[in-house]
Amino acid sequence: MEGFVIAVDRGRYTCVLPGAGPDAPTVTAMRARELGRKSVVVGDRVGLVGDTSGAPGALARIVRIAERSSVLRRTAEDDATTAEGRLERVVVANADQLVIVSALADPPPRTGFIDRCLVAAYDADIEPLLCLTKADLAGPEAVLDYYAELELPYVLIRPESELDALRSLLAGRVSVLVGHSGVGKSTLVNRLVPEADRAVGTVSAIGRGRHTSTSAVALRLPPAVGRDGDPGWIIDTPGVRSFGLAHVSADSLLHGFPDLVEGTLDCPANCPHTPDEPACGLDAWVAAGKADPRRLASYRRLLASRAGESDPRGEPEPGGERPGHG
Ligand SMILES: Nc1nc2c(ncn2[C@@H]2O[C@H](COP(=O)(O)OP(=O)(O)OP(=O)(O)O)[C@@H](O)[C@H]2O)c(=O)[nH]1
Ligand SMILES: [Mg+2]
Repeated sequence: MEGFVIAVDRGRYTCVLPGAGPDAPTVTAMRARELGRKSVVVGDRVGLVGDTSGAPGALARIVRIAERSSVLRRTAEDDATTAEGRLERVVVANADQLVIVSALADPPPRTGFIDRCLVAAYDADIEPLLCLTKADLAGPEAVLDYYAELELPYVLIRPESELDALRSLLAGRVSVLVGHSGVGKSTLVNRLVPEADRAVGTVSAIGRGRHTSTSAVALRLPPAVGRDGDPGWIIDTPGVRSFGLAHVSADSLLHGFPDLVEGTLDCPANCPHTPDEPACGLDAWVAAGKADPRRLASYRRLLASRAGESDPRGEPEPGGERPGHG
């Protein structure tokens, strides 16, 4: 039997079978020994044997992981020469769309974090969508101005807003929500999937470092009005402080900055694009007004952070007492 992994909890994997309707029971499975050390994550398509009835107490076994169409990864730190930098986490498998959730206030938006998510999305070949929440508390102008040169799709969310535009962007796809704790990921999931019943936190609790959601869960979207076929899945994830990029090569880092790519065409071979490289074409590109200097600064901060030159936790995390990562 083929299964789709929708939740992982202490060695137990919750799976749905293909063609099973929203009311069909889910199948609980454990890993079979023959999988070795390969990890199974939410979004994986797996081969199941044993009791796949979904009856209470039934336990199936995962014997195979299907080839993944995408793998969203992050590392604990940027510098691959440190133990933390080598600690790689697979966030989800097989996502088509990365929904980068950022509040416009409370906690305030951080473009450094969004830039990191964009790098991760392009690197994993997952389409990004910027989702700006709490639009009732602050306007989106500053964030949108920063991304003006990118063809980055975005949606604005306020508590009473219609979700039709978002629903049509989610339809038929597997979308994963990422963002800091408290930006409203679970609140949004509960609005999109009313029976989801995801716990939501209070921002005052988040300020003390509490993360309300603790594991990733995939939820089936309700069928969209006037649209046939697979309604798609939305994956809620726990808030992250950092989105380390140690696993992304220096070349791929630039793919997160499509507005800068053309500016490197006149660079010397193997140009590191760092500020100390006098022949780097990016300085002239920005000086000529072809890209925003803040974007170049952000790109170079990431380059430096990956090289271990600066502390990625330099930017203060809203309200966190532990050091946060950019
Ligand atoms: N004013 C306002 N508050 C919102 C909005 N969306 C969410 N909130 C509030 O923000 C708080 C945090 O929301 P959650 O949905 O728990 O945030 P989360 O991103 O899931 O947080 P973690 O699970 O910790 O990662 C809750 O008190 C929500 O009521 C919004 O559009 N406007
Ligand atoms: Mg949550």
